[in-house]
Amino acid sequence: MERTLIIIKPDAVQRGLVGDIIARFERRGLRIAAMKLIHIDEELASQHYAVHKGKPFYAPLIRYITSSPVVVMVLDGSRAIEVVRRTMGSTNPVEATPGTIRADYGLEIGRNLVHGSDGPETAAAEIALYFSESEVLPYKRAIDDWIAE
Ligand code: IDP
Ligand code: MG
Repeated sequence: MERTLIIIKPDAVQRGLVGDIIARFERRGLRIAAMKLIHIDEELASQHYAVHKGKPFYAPLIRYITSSPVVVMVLDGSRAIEVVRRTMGSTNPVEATPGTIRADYGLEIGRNLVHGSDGPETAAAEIALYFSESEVLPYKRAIDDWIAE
């Protein structure tokens, strides 16, 4: 069982795509362990995207992610990190496989709708950035045995 952090970015919230994006993760069988609507400030954005500091797209990226509220969620399930990344599609929507979120709704890399953690260490660090331990809820669903062996 893996956990991952998802951000439904400002463009997706403004375009009314929150429900559709959550539905795509839900119907794969991933479990929602935590979720909230927040407005990311500069401080939090710089922590989240620290790895990209100094790159040419850093300033516009910080402006983008702080421009309007986002939905942050923790999803879990078997191989959740890779499942989420593949459901989102490639970073650049132009290169994303049709059927993925970024391909179905996006045109440009700077408006690519969703974030998903890229590995177990980043997932743990990103979850801790947005949620306290008590906000990540360990409940069982009646359908769990029909989703995972
Ligand atoms: P990821 O979101 O698929 O993990 P990263 O390379 O970690 O992609 O980049 C983080 C975010 O920064 C991207 O999702 C995108 O919003 C933005 N970004 C990355 N590369 C570019 C670029 O070349 N131009 C504009 N924005 C970019
Ligand atoms: Mg990344």
